Amino acid sequence: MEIKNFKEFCGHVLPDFNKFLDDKLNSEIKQTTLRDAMLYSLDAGGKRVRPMLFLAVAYSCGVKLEDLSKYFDIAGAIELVHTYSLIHDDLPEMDDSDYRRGQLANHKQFGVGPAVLAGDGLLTQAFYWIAKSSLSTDKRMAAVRILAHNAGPMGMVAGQMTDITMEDKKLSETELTTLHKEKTADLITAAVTMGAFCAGHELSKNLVQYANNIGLAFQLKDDLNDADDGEDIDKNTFPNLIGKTATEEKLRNLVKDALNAVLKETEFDKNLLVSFLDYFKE
Ligand code: GRG
Repeated sequence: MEIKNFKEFCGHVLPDFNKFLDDKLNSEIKQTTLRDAMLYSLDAGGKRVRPMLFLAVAYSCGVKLEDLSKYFDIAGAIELVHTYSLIHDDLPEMDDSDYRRGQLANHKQFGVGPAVLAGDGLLTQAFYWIAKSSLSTDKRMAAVRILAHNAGPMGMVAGQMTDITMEDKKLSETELTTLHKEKTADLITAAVTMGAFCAGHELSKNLVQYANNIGLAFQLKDDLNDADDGEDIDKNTFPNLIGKTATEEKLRNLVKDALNAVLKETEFDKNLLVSFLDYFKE
């Protein structure tokens, strides 16, 4: 079967992947409140962009469609880390949001203590899944290293710390770019680079550049959507700092740079990664 674009790829892989996530957590977590709280956020209709990117990169690097399920543990680990970050981000002492993924935020549904623990559970389980995956030791070690590097205190957690401690300070464009890179782009970059490593592909400069650009583009798109919804004008975002039109142009440039970077790739099929960029035009 030939997959033509990223959307078609997701349509093909997502149902099995979603079932995998559910079945695995349901069978592994015995503490019922913890399991309910973890599954509540995991099953709340997230787009699964990061795990699908991971799998799309692995597929583009030559992993056959029928073998992709061997990569589900690692893809799942990425989604567990992302979901934990959203649960903790919504907490009253962080972004203080009452809703997430179209439903009450985890702490609004279960209370702050259980929400902290649901996040802790998802984060820890992610590394258990990678360790138990059937991929080779080298690939599992690379997955642990990249995920911990990009999602932990050298990446996403650092970005979140800057975000919550600099709330009252107006950040410069450079400071804001660093914050977005760490808080949002690093996990997306991790998904792309882990996909290449796990498929046994040498990591290329072009792929990293592609990943960094789409990671930042992802944040700008989210901020532009929030600006349209009338979000807080004092927040450190590009639309607040440089205006909506300049942010839209910045977004277009990031997508163009991502496209140019991936088109330079000679080692693998670029179709899916090029078509992923349509996400930013929707
Ligand atoms: C708590 C350590 C820690 C980190 C939190 C991810 C994050 C860091 C904060 C979220 C802030 C935010 C809304 C950033 C914009 C980009 C983003 C991550 C959007 C949410 O991701 P989607 O659109 O969400 O992939 P779904 O629900 O589809 O998975």
